[in-house]
Amino acid sequence: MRRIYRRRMGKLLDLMEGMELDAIVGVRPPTVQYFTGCRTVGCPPRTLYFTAFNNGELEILAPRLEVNQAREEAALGVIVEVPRGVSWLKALAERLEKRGVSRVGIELSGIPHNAYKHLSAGNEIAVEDVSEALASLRAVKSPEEIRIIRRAVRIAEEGLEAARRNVRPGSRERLVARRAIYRMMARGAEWVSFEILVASGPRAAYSHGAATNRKIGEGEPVIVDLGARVEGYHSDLTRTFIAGSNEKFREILGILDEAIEAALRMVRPGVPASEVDKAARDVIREYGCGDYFTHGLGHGIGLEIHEKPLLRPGSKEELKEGNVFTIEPGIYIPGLGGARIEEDVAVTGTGHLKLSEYPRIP
Ligand SMILES: [Mn+2]
Repeated sequence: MRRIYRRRMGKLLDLMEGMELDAIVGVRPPTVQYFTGCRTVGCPPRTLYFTAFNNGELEILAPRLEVNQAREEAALGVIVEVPRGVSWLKALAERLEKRGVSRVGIELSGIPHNAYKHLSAGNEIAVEDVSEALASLRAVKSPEEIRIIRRAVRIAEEGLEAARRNVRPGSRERLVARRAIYRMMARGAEWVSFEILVASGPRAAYSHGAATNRKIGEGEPVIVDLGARVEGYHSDLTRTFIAGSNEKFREILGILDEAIEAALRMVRPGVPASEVDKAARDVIREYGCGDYFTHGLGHGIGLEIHEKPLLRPGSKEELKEGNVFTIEPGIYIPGLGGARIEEDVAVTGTGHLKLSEYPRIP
């Protein structure tokens, strides 16, 4: 275990060297977990945060409330208790000053706007934003991380299967959600990755339709979008079930299946993320449904449910070996319904590894 965190500390040291920084401060819970092993699920950013120094030392700053858990979970570093009544910002400023830091990289995406300016006031500390750089480090997964995500995917597939068995005319969206959640928890999920979406009939035209008490009608499409969390890592899968039969929506599912195949053929290191999006989008456009595909093709998954890389038109990112992301084309026809299929894939040295195996058209 410690070896993993040593390796990640090495990445921080490289970053400090490249950006000529004396220290790096990480404050968002997924960042803190990634670099220290401390889990602050459900806590606001900065409840517990770390400072890594360019001599290889790492400090975890924790309020008294979190100190014991931090001692148990921290894979490296020393824990510094922030006294009651002292703000995180004041504590940080004091530590940085004490350590003689003059240039610090801070994960500014996790702190209130402009708060960092108080750091430099009076003690001459130059602040650089390392939010993007830290997110990019997390976007490249190790084989161990990919194995964990794969377990989360397997459990999500169990959830889809439980959902499928409960999709029938007359059953309610919330029943489908409840059965899926129960199955995922029973099969080892720590928790669900996000509020399960179950959107039936005309509601299937909503790309984020949370489960309601609506009764599913004969022949209606039902979008089920769910994920399971394992060791902090997320999965994210979607299938569209049909309650009975519906030729039009079967055809739509065929288009989405083809779009996913086209996207998968593009996946390998060095390919622009926007090109993968385009490959799927072109297929949907050829069938005349381009206006009905209203979101990006996919997003990275890991310790966060939405992370780098983003696969969408205009994305500047390039795929790297170790990226793990969703491919989730959808077609939504207002008033009529919609369909989406979502797969999870990892980028390998030469192509891709599909993590999900559940039938695309169930
Ligand atoms: Mn997704």
